Amino acid sequence: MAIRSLRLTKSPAMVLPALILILLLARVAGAGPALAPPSDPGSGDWPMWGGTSDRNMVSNMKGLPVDWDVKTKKNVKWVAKLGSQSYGNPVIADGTVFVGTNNELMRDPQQPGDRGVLMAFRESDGEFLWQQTHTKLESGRANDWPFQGVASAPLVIGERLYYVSNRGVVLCLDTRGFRDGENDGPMTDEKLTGQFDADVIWSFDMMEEVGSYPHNLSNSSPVAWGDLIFLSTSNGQDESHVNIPSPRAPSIIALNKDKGTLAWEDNSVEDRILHGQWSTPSVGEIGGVVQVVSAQGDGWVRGYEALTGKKLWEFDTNPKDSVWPRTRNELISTPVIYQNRVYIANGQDPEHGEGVGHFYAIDATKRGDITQGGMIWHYDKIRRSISTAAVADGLVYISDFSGYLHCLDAETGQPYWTHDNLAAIWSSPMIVDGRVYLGDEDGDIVVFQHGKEKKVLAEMNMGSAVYGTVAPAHGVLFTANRNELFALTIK
Ligand SMILES: [Ca+2]
Ligand SMILES: [Ca+2]
Repeated sequence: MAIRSLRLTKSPAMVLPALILILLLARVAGAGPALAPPSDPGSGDWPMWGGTSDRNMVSNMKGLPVDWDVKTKKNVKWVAKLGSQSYGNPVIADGTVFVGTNNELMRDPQQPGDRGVLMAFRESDGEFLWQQTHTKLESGRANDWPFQGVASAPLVIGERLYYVSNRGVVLCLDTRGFRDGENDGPMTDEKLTGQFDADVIWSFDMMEEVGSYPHNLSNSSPVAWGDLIFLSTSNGQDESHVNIPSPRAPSIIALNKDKGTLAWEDNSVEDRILHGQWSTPSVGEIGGVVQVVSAQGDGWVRGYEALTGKKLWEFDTNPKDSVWPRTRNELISTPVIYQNRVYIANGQDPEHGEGVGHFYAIDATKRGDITQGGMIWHYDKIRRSISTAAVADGLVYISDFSGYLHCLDAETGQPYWTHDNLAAIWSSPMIVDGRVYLGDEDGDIVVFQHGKEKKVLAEMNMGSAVYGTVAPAHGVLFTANRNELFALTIK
């Protein structure tokens, strides 16, 4: 592929008011599978990758467009310009749309050259509000591939926004920037403090603080629970694809969301990283325990007690006789938590092309090595995948890099239908308004009817590759292609 591959994922977390949290836990604990899980943000916002911390690509929103036309502007509310490569999924909160891209648009001549950029746009009309830019690491493509920009989808809690820069730095910003007339701290020594600049609250350099050596790019999308946010470090191999420079660095860390201080870390992977670590963690209440679920560089998925980091279980997503890189895969997809289960597909860096894949439903209430005992079902008719699943109404949708969308029975893994998009898929299926939306590398977004029978409702070309996933907020679908951000609504 002409472009470098990395996938972007997403993350969740919200601090829920105590009463809502209690109701939520009561619902999960006491409910049968008939009750919907907390996969909808409930606010009309889309404040993180996946909308909620379980990362299930589902929204309860209604009244969204089934089709549009970016040329005639049918059902197009507004379009905003981005850089030339945009892997960061849009997040919508506090009246603002946030998205990661690169600096090829160069909005500010004082900030020239190749940089990662996080841009903020007004949700109502797409007006550019402010940006934070990051120069590239001097170590170059080993840690920070040229022109790939910010690939993390932010997490917004109140007026605070969290993401990971291309330099492997976790940042906490003020969603209002300097437009609120205040430089919020503890960090107050920003060099650029104009209305188009970002107001930084704190930062945490994962390369300096925990010794991570990101392979090609840092891309984790934060997720939160309580006072903690959770991130993958993207620690990986060096350019030799043999050496692991930081075998003692953690795969996953937890930071205090207000102070940016390290709360816990885990490195179960050690020197067994197959390549990179580009998945992003999820958080949910599973069997009465709030767990962080993390897909890691040795092809295993692990569950941790969120507050303490205590490892609860681990699951190998590769057959024991598989061989890297031919048949053994890494994990780039985000694990989805749904009714005590974890749904996840494995795959490889898109630069490695197509190959065999695996998709699982895992019983995350089990403990220890649950590769055998925790496997509810295994679907092996999928190809390598970097997509994240969507689960609702007894159905699970998952796409693969070979271009197929699979609709399976969520209980048994039996397939109902598949569809060939005829283009590589980096995007993830989104269930919303009785439909499934899915983008592909040819720049098409295909809209399916949500259900056991396959029905294609519409297919629209966006003008260039769609790597991200549609994000619904306040009756609008937000999605990006390589260089533009679209707000789509029924007009
Ligand atoms: Ca401020
Ligand atoms: Ca500040």
